[in-house]
Amino acid sequence: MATDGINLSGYDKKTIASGAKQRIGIVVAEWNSDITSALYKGAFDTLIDLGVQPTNIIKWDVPGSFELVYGAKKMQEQMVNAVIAIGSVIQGETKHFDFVCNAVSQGIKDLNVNRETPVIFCVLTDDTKQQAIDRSGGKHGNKGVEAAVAAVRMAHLRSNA
Ligand code: DLZ
Repeated sequence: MATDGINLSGYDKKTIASGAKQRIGIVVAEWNSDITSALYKGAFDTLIDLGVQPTNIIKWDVPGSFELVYGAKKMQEQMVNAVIAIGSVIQGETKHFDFVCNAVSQGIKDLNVNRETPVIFCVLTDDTKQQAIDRSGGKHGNKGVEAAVAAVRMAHLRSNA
């Protein structure tokens, strides 16, 4: 596999503009909460590392990944510079996986197309729990870290473009 043995979550702080003046909203799904809380920690710690003030990080919880779209939409209305949507969908025996993954990815895409505040897609869509563990602080890094870097960069793009 292309990601075998590779940690994808490194970043060069020198190349990223400071988040000191930014306010970032994070919406976290409670399904697979061991995974989503690890993703949240990765995102939170990285935002702090990039200069965002702890009081300028607003966290909301929603029941599952399907609800991330509504949560992110309401978060966009909270005077934030960017929103991070965090979820973990793990393949089961039914087609629920496909419906939830399609709904959340299309819904977040629509929020980005139709509204001003960027929404970062930090939703793991894995076949197995182990794959989710590997990407939420395991051998492939932490997608929450990557989402935080993307949020700070997109907030700057929004302000400067
Ligand atoms: C119902 C459901 C299932 C089966 N699996 C997941 C999952 O792996 N990850 C996740 O975030 N949410 C899951 N959900 C819950 C849905 O996202 C949603 O919360 C419910 O269908 C209620 O709308």
